[in-house]
Amino acid sequence: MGHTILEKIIALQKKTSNIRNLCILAHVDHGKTTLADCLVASNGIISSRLAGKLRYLDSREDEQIRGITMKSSAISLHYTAGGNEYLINLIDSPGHVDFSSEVSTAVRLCDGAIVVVDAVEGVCPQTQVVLRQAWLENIRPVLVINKIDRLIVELKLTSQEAYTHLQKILEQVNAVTGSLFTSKVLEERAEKDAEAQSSCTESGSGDQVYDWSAGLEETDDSDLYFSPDRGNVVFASAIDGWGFSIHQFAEMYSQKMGIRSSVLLKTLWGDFYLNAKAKKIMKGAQSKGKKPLFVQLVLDNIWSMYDAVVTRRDKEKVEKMVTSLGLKVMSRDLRHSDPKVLLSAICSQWLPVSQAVLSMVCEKLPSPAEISAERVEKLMSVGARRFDSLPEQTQELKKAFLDCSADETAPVIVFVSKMFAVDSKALPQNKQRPLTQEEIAQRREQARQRHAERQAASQSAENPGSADTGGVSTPAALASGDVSDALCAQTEALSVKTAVEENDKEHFVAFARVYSGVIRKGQKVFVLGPKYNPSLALRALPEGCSAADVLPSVPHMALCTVDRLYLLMGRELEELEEVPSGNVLGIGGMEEFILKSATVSTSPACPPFTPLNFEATPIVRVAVEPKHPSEMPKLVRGMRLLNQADPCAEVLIQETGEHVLVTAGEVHLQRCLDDLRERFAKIEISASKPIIPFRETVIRPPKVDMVNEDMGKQQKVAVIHQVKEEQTKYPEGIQVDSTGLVTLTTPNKMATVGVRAIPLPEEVTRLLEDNVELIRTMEQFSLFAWEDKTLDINQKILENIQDFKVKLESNLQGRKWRGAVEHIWAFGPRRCGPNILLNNVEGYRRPSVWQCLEREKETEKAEIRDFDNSIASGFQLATLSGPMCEEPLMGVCFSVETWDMKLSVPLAQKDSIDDDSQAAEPNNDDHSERSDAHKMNASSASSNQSRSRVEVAGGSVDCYGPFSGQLIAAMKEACRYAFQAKPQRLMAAMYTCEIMATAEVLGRVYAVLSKREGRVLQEEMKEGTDMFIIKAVLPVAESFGFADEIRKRTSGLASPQLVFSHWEVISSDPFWVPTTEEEYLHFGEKADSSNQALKYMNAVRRRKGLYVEEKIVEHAEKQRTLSKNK
Ligand SMILES: Nc1nc2c(ncn2[C@@H]2O[C@H](COP(=O)(O)OP(=O)(O)OP(=O)(O)O)[C@@H](O)[C@H]2O)c(=O)[nH]1
Ligand SMILES: [Mg+2]
Repeated sequence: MGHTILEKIIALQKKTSNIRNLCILAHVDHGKTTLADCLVASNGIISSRLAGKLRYLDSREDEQIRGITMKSSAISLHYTAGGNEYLINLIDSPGHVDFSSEVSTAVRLCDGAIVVVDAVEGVCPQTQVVLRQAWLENIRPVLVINKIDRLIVELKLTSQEAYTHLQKILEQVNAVTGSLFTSKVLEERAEKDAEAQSSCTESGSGDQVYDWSAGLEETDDSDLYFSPDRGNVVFASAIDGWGFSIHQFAEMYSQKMGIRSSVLLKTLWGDFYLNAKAKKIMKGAQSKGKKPLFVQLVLDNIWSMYDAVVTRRDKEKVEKMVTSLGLKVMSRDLRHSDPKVLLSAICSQWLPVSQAVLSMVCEKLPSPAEISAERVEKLMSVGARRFDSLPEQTQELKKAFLDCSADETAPVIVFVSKMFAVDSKALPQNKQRPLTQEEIAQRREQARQRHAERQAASQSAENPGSADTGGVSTPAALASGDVSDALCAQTEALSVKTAVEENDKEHFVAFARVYSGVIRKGQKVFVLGPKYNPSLALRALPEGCSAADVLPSVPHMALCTVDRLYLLMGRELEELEEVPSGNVLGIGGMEEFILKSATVSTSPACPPFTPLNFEATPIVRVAVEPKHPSEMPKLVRGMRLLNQADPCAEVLIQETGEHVLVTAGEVHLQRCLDDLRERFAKIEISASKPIIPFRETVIRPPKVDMVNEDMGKQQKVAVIHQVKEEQTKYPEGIQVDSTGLVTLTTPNKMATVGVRAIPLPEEVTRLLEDNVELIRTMEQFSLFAWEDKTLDINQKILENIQDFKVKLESNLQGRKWRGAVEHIWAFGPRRCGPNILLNNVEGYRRPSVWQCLEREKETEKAEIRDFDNSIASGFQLATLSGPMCEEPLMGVCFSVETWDMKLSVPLAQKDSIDDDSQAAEPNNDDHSERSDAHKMNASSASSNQSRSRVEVAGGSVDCYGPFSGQLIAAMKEACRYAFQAKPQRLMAAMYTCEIMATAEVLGRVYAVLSKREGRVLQEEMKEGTDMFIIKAVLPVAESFGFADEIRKRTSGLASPQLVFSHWEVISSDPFWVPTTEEEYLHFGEKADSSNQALKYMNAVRRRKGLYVEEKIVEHAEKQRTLSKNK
């Protein structure tokens, strides 16, 4: 990078109002990187001839090979318009679903976005996702409709048809923004209503009618929509290097035709036509069958250009056009055999896409200084916390955000959205730079000296007599000189070696943006983790302290010195001394302090930024191991680095001891494995087949049997009979009645629990899944209440909790569920999963999980029974791994119906016993269950007391271990048996996919789908094209290689993207055996041919090393040997 350009960018970084931070977002393959190439070429970083071919920002080898972007990367560009110089910090993002977390990291650092849409494919699933992401982060989008050349060359549309097609695309995009906007307006309106109601409660609003549309009418949304006349739409063909907004044509024609450009601006897009006779622009082109202005003045020009250059190759016409446009084309291009070369040579001069896009960006997107208060509050208030519940000093920082000032006094606030690995060779400090004039002069001088010395030495060797020493140069002296030379060489070699090793090390650079202040090299800053709590820290730290002081340690806060600052220039980095507010930058030397993302500030009052919105769920997991077991430490180190370098990948060690890598999809998995092999671990590794997750559930007894026949009474009897038979399978001490109630007593006979498993309605399971965050907040509140503290919860979140409760109630109707919502004891597994524990114990009232909603009411204090926690812990354990194949449960409700305790010692004697038990305590220590029980029950002091009570009372109890442990185990077992007493089913993770295919290959797509147990939900034809869009669901278990297979079978015409959507019950019963005649006929005696659930279950059991019941050889009549001469 040239010295002058760097200077220029550094100067521009200080002019906050002239900075634009933006990212390019789109569905996969819509041309983001190609467009970025054109913009990069406008700065002379790459040649304009290579723009679109190089894909400069796709710097990884696999990105180039596969042709898709896999990471977001930034580049700084400058642009001059209307006498103003702008600095554009551009971030290119990937469009493939697997990398959507990279999009989140990019969107957070920007103020605006260029949304690219393919003119042929239109709005695709990822287009909707990225529009939503931009919306959630409150950043402003502009639109580029790309690949217009495809309408001309591929679809062969006329200019009129293309106009209608483009209108449709705009409508589609606006429909998406519209739906986002409406939901927000309605939400805000509801909020306002609630506020108004609470402020004037009894003001006689009896006759008020709820008018839902009122909010929409009041709010001005015209700014939101994309429309060419508003200047936020560019039509482009990035590959051919052209693009325009209607402003450009308005200017052009206003001079030519003498019409004011403001009039043209309003009429160039829309239902207007030119009345040549009256020399007027009239409305109603469509009804009168006239050519709209846009077609006549804009599209026709482009169509005739393509016609002359590409289709007809009419040299004369081309030359005429070129001269009339006043362009210069090299004769080399004119003679080129590929017409596209000539085309892009002409178009990139006539309507350069970079000019159109960059001027739109500078005009329409906000500068960092225009950050809205709403966005700042959103960034600052984490999770359930209210902005106004933050400490005062923290709230004051809002002003710093809004000012975006680069003053000395302004606090430094920086957000790091991801860490990315850089080869140390690529770091500017390790790169060879061109020498400056002074350095060259110095070197020349040194060389001259050396030469002079050598000459002097050779002269003295020729006539030794003249030497000062008297001419005696002993061999020893010579030898010693040699030795020292050799030594020198050796040490040099050594230092080179260490330098090489140092060079091999991965360096991490933080991808960040400054929101306030100036960050400088060598500055001391606080690094705040996502869980940092400013109010706690402010209490712990002395007032007015800075990161340079010696401070007591505070959780989730670290002190660090800014090592290096970089300007991100795509494939290169440039070193900087300081970066002022409003800029995107790279920070070096933070790898010890930041795992994936963090907030960096000079003020301890700074809150951590809200976590990034990740759209993808990591779901594909594989176990990895090194090819040579001795290389395990390298693998572990490599996995740690990978974890840091990827925003979405998760690395963990499973209970089984395997090292597991969890990724968002197949392509992501491949990239992670490649990175691990070649970059982070640098060893050969082998990866297992993807580990497919399942869930276990129970269902209502089915009404039809496996051959779809109504289950007659007779069969029902048979089933009941079977259940009775199974009774004998249960171990001693467990009773199961015909309704599925399981009663189990602890080994010491002190407690008995009765549990029943009930399937939850599907909607309830979905509700639980969708509201994990709320449940977590509720859980946190209960935990605080347990410790007699209160947690301040945001009003909006409280409303959401109330809403959640109402929805649960409306979905849990019927006699069976009466009062169920009030009686919820816990959610599980991990306290927030999609299973419920119900308290149906007669006479036991415990604090409700909805406590946070009842704060004002202050109900009478409910009594918590001793060991309440043990029951809940047993439930957590049972839901974490089910009896079918130790996978988590889902959609199961465990209702505790009886819970009897036989505590024989009256409470009055407690005190004296407590004293005794102190002495008895050490005895328990060697029991293995103790530590377990302790963990589960750490917070319940009361249970400890009662435990000792029981221990002493029971006398012989000791041999069974601590009582709470026994109760946990008993509860877990009871849940498992209750689960088994119901019809059990596996649930499979499902992907949705949208496949675009032409009519010819449709049949083949269906064939692949049905082979892989996929189900087509919808099929429709894309308007204006000959493409079909098929929406389908497909089990994750069958999805590996799906995309490849589809691509191969359709010769690359259809390429699906798989997105995790939901869990689905597999209808077949894994434990089913044929009982009726028809079933024998239909499935055969073994009935193992089509039981998909059994196959899945056994595969999981086998992987986990669990017992698998299967017959290997059934009818071995004849031993088969492989004959050699066959
Ligand atoms: N016909 C035509 N093809 C284009 C145009 N722009 C891009 N392409 C082609 O579309 C393909 C994808 O382009 P990319 O720029 O890699 O797309 P992307 O949006 O960056 O893709 P991801 O980063 O993988 O999401 C390439 O083969 C380009 O040559 C265009 O204007 N017209
Ligand atoms: Mg790309």
